[in-house]
Amino acid sequence: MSVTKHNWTKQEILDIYNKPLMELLYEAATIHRKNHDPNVVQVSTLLSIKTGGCSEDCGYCPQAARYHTNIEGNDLMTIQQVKAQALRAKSTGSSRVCMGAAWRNVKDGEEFDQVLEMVRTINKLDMEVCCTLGMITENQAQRLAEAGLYAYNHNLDSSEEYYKEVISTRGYQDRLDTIDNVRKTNVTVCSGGIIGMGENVEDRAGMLVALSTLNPQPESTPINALVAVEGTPLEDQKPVSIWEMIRMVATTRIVMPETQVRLSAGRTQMTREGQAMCFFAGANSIFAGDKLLTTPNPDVNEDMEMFKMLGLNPQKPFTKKVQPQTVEAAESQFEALGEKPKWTRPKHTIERNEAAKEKAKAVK
Ligand code: SAM
Ligand code: DTB
Ligand code: SF4
Repeated sequence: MSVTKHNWTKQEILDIYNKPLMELLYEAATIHRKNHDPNVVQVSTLLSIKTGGCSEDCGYCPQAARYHTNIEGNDLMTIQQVKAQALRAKSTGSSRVCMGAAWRNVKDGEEFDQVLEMVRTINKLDMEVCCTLGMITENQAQRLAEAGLYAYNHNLDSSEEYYKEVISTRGYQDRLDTIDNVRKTNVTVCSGGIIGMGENVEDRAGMLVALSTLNPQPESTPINALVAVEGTPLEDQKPVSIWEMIRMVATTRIVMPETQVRLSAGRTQMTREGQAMCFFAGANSIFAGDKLLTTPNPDVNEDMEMFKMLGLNPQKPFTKKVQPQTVEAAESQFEALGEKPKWTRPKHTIERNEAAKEKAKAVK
């Protein structure tokens, strides 16, 4: 095990990111092997339980209602639908199901109660359950924990400075506060971000400062390459090169030795050789399933073939932490508080978000 350092500076991280590639890879792979089995990769299946129609203005997101993106919005899935999908994921080697909802934040009420029941149902299938539902209060985090939630995904997405260039309907501190609320429970923290949104290398290092100085560091960190979706403000961003992805993964591995680093959005653009380099550089998790939330992902069979070719094995559930116990709704110690938290709305103007919104109005 390496000693985890919690006071990384931006310059230290930049110096790592910019090392000659062979040195960067060697250092990252060495740290990776000290902390993880290099032949084991955790597999998570994404499930969009509530798609589209979101009130936020996240410049990368096809689910923001204000942009015109051809996404078919759906109501909250039923518990039966979720159970069927989870069983399917389990049969193809997934140890975790990550349920995503296109919400700004969780509101107490019937829909959240239904999500809690989904968490109970999947935990009883002996799979790790993750949710990504937007901002949550401490009470909501406690209720998810009680239902048997294993992880909560809440991304910082970029540096604090660049975040303001992408989203105006919430602030960076709201994200940090939600992570803090999750940390007050036994639920593990999954937090990462996106590269390829037009940010510079300093912003990537800034995001890694924000993540690595959390104490404890996130148990898992998704590294997404932007999927530039037509109609979003970021539709014209050029794809990130594989070398940037490899550098980002390796740097994440070095500054967060114990974290599971997940190759997330953008894998359809990556060759097997590219992904193999990322695994060598310290990635040890993927999102699997034919779809991410709304955009394509490599076929499950293709991924299993890749695993076979590389001699990788899917990680068993609860390898890193014991399975949480599910408390039934009737025995719950936490009632819904019906709080109205004051998550911020900075509402500064982001020109490209405004332009995409105007374009959408013209189309609609
Ligand atoms: N609504 C919740 C929230 O924003 O926290 C949860 C769902 S949201 C879609 C989860 C994450 O997906 C975002 O934080 C972002 O990192 C990622 N994401 C969304 N659209 C993406 C895109 N086009 N390319 C890459 N990652 C994307
Ligand atoms: C994360 O970091 N990436 C996943 C998951 N957490 C929820 C989502 C990727 C979404 C990509 C765009 C889409 O399919 O809508
Ligand atoms: Fe909504 Fe989440 Fe998409 Fe932002 S990233 S628009 S909050 S679904």
